[in-house]
Amino acid sequence: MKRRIISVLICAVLVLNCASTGYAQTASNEHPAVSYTEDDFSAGRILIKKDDTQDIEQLKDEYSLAAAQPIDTSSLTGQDGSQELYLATVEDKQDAAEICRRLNADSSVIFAEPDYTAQISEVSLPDEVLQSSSAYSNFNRYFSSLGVADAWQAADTMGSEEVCVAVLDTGLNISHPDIDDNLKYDENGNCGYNVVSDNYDISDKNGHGSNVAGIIAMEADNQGFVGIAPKVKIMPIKVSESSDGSMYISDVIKGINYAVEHGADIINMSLGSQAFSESELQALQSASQHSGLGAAA
Ligand SMILES: [Ca+2]
Repeated sequence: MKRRIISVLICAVLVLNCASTGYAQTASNEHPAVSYTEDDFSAGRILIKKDDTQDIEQLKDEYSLAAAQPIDTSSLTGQDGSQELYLATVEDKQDAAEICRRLNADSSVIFAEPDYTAQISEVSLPDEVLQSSSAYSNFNRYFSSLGVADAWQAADTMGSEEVCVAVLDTGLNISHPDIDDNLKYDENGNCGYNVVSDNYDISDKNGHGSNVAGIIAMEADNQGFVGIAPKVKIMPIKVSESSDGSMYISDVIKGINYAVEHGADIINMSLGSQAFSESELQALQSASQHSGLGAAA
């Protein structure tokens, strides 16, 4: 079932992005084709995957890259660096598209693409549902339309606390009384991680991540509301620092890697982008190969 979920996700990503505009940059037979427009480089950020014949410092010099930081995908690939993914920045953003084109023509570069931005998806459950008693009946209708209670009866379970769902989003209000008992803590007592700032500050400036986590796992405690799987544990992984919920694909990839590394069973990504990212696809494909791991969008 989990394999099917991620297959559907990947197909959806491919189908949705067939409609995206831009010019195609087709690499050699061994290299995936990537496409982009100059507008995709507004931040001057390029994701580069190179082979092991090339040193990143040489690439920096040859293509006048201002910086090139490795993106940790070791938990996804099982490799320790022979084919590493790097986030590069250029000094003049105007040059980024041309540099990316030249990188894709370099035989030592597997592919190069913009570090696309993505955006959180709209949530069907608005804030007022969580805050207004008058909205409680609306919530019940929403819940009923999904057939959640019937699913619990049919499966004879409301989920298992052995199942950990990583929520890649804007963070989480971990003190909310309707979810604070359904959080995954690591051996050091930390809940989740902020891959953008590389720390444990997962405060939710936007609210989207808290809503999504709540829809999944609000507690069945006869108070407030209840999630679709109120027994599972949530691992909040903050991939967006922005109050408007925007994010970079490089941070989404870091989040996927973190989720795999820390044993998440399911990765929830309620986000989307107008562009197709080869880096993101490869990260999801690698994640799907890990036993017991699925993803949903
Ligand atoms: Ca509750």
